[in-house]
Amino acid sequence: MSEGWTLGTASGPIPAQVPGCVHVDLLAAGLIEDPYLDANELGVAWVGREDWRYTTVLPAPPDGFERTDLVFDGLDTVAAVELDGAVLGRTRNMHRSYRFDVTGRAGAALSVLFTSAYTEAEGLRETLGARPNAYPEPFNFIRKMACSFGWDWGPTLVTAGLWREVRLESWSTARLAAVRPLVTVEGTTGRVEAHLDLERTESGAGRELLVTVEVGGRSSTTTATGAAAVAVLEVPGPALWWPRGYGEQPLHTCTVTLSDGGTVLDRWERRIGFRTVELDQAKDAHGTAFTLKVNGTPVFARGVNWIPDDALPVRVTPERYRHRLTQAADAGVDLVRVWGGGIYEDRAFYDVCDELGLLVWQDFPFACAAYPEERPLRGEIEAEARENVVRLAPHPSLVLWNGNNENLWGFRDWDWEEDLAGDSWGEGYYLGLLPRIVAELDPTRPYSPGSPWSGSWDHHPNDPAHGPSHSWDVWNRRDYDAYLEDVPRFAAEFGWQAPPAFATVRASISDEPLTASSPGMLHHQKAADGNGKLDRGLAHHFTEPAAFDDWHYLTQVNQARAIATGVAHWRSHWPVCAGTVVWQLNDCWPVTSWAAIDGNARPKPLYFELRRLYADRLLTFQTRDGARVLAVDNQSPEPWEGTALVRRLLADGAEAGAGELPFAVPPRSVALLPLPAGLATIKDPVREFLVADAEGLRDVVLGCEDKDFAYPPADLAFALKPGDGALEIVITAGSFVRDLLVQADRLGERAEADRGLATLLPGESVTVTVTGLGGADVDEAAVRSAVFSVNAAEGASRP
Ligand code: BMA
Repeated sequence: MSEGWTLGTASGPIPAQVPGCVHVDLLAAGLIEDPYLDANELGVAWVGREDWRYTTVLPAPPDGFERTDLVFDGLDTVAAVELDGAVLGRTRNMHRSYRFDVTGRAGAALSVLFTSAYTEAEGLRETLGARPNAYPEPFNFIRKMACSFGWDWGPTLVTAGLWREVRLESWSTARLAAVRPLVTVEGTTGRVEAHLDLERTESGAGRELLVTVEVGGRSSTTTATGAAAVAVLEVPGPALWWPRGYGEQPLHTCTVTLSDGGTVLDRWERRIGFRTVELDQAKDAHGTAFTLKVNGTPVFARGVNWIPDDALPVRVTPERYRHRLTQAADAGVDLVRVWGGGIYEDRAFYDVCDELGLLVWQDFPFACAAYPEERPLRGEIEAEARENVVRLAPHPSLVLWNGNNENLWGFRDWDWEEDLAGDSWGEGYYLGLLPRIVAELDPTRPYSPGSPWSGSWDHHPNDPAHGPSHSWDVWNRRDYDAYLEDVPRFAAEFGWQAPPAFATVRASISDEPLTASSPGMLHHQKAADGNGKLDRGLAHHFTEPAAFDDWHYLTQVNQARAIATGVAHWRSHWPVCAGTVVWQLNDCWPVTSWAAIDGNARPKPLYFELRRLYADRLLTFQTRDGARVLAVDNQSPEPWEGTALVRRLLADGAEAGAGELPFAVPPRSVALLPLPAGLATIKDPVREFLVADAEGLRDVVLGCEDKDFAYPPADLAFALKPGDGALEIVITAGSFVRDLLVQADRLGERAEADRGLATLLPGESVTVTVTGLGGADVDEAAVRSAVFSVNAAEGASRP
């Protein structure tokens, strides 16, 4: 039922997109400005405060059925569903679906009246009493995507609408109201235990029906006379589903059929995968582990945090999910955490994760606030959790349910304990209701109460030695060198901001002149003192940039360096540290944020840096017991044997020392190689640097901060090779050049480079292939103006 809807507005009815939301209809009708441009967000704030009415006429169902239901897969959020003016039902939860019996009502006037989410949330806050919240908006009083009300990377766009599919379903006798396949592997046998809820019409009551479950040509049948049934099927020797990098992702179609004699009444079909998952939370000499094991194999999770990919989530199509998740997979990511300030994502999201072998850690949608446990919220939360645990059960990619984002931490550390004065705040959900629901409905998956969480109140919830922790002192208060002080058991959040790609900035901000603190740039920076933190972070390492372009480039470099510092250090401590989940993969609009991929889908240098950091093999300098070592990190299933070349070089390229370090690293392990005397210490910090190379991998450390280093001017020669829809740019360095970057988006709006930062020694070349130029004639001068390096930025900034 996507056709024929209208939305009432002050200037009359306008066509409504279904699924959709009020904002997309108002935009299409030209009634609001694009909230992603400049400060237009402020001008559309009124939309979220209004009530909205959608109307259509109930279509005629096909003939010959006893029952017709009107099904809403999602209503955002507080709605009265009316048929010919009489209320069919009321809703107050975006995360649930709704079904109404409309048998015999074809042709009736159907309308859905949405009350402003503010009215509901502020009203409940008034009734139940305010609770602590990291943000001023009342999202903890309504079951709606929290970041709809704004976040430290997101605009405040409080949506309303029919945000998921609407349809009529006609049926007779009985239907499959819910199918919950619990898929396990015992020894070499796969087992599907399909738990079914049946809804019956009056004529179907008590009737003996057949339920058949089928996977790969095998089937088993059982009878059902009541409202529930369990059909079990064993599949001998199924090929196992693995996370990417560990094996294949075989998916099997699982079909459940409900029939009455020879008549098929209902049919359910989804893909499943055979795998086991455990969460190892053993206490050990280092604290409390937090290691995912898939098919018995412990995994170092190379993760990213996922936020809703659009502040208007209805705009995220299956193609867009596929694109974004493929970008993640191409960067070497094998785990995506769906963060609790967002939503239970669309099925298309989990389908792609199943196919790509991306492990999914799913937060229940609670974030950064105290959530009341009183009615009506409690009942809504129970219903929503039950529905979504069942809905997502078929997906082999889903490996962890997590209770909330930062609420257990907030209770302990953000003064909630005092402010609450005995009020409920959500603990009963995270430590009671939600684990009970997961244990009851899906015992095949682990549940963890929160991120961060240390396993019990005996330890600080964010103690890095116990369970998942979030590292936010770095960025908020400290430089990224501080990452080196801890070895978290699982780094579930850590991040550093940078502005989006230049073309994204220019497409969304029309400031003239454009500066780091011009009005549009500040509007598209939502973090508390975000630019101050960017600048202080920069000042530790670089000279204050003189121009916007250098500021933009250096803040992006600094973001990549920050994440590299954390990931490389923590990876080198595997298996004590069992995962790094970068905050954050994506953005929901064009904004300066922690994202690796900006709001217009363009990768920042961090994205390409993740490719290096999350590759199976990683070579980095690390420190152990005060001494520099070379960490040879092999997360591949094969042993890695080779020789690393470590050199002490001078800025002009002269060699001050060199040594070869042979290594043999078993699969999925790390070797730490001591450096020979003469290489371990940099003698002339301002001019010298260390470089390690092995099989195309490289790490570089300077003896001092970049701002103090005697960088030679970047001496670059270019050779351009156009061809086949792509431009190959071969850049040869005549000097030591640090963090060379081609900003392809400066060459063409759709242009993309195939690599990010590159550090070259004198005489070395790098080839950057740029696609998406659409036949534009790009000459050397244009390329030069799109090329950046630390040498040039530092040179330009010095007197
Ligand atoms: C954590 C996250 C988000 C936030 C991020 C950056 O608190 O869970 O809430 O966007 O830090 O501040």
